[in-house]
Amino acid sequence: GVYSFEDSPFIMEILTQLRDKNTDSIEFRKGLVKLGRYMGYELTKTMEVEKVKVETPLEETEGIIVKDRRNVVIITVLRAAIPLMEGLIKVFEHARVGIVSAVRGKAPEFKIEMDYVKIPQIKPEDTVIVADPMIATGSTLTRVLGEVKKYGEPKRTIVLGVLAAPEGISKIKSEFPDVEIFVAKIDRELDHKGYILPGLGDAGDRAFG
Ligand code: HSX
Repeated sequence: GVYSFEDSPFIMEILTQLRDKNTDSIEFRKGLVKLGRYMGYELTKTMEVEKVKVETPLEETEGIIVKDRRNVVIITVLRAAIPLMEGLIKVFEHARVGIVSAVRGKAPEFKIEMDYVKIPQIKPEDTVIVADPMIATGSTLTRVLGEVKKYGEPKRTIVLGVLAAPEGISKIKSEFPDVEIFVAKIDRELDHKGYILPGLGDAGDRAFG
């Protein structure tokens, strides 16, 4: 499935700040960290929980643990996903982390160069979260998802982005039908250079200069 967080006013407010061209790189990075944290929190609502007993200082009662929260692998697509990962780790503090570099070439091929790949072993109980703020043509993520598959078969594979274009969503869905896509918002379209409109510009440049 494809899910957006458009009905979450707080996530939409952070997105609005990220879109604003007057937001500087300090605030932009902070915004991405916040989105990682709050979208990660939203993701826990889709995770399996387990009932546990807990003893308060006064008596025993029932509680829960979010079982899947303990078995998360975050795949960080350089560069723009670094602050997003920082936020995600506040929710998934046990996460193992894979790092992948992917540089998209020019239109119309949008060829992907992937020079650095370091991904931990993926186990059957894992939830893999592939984080990249921007899903434009989907070329980067389909390439990364193909690579991630080599490291094991997880329980779930989730793509977590901030903005997606309809074209990128369709490409991922057609090549990886089992992958779940969570984004803050699905934007209108791609321009001829492969930029998302209205978008927020180049997330890597805005965060890191
Ligand atoms: C930007 O372009 C993003 O952070 C992604 O890594 C990439 C998305 O473009 P696309 O491959 O979906 O077209 O640097």
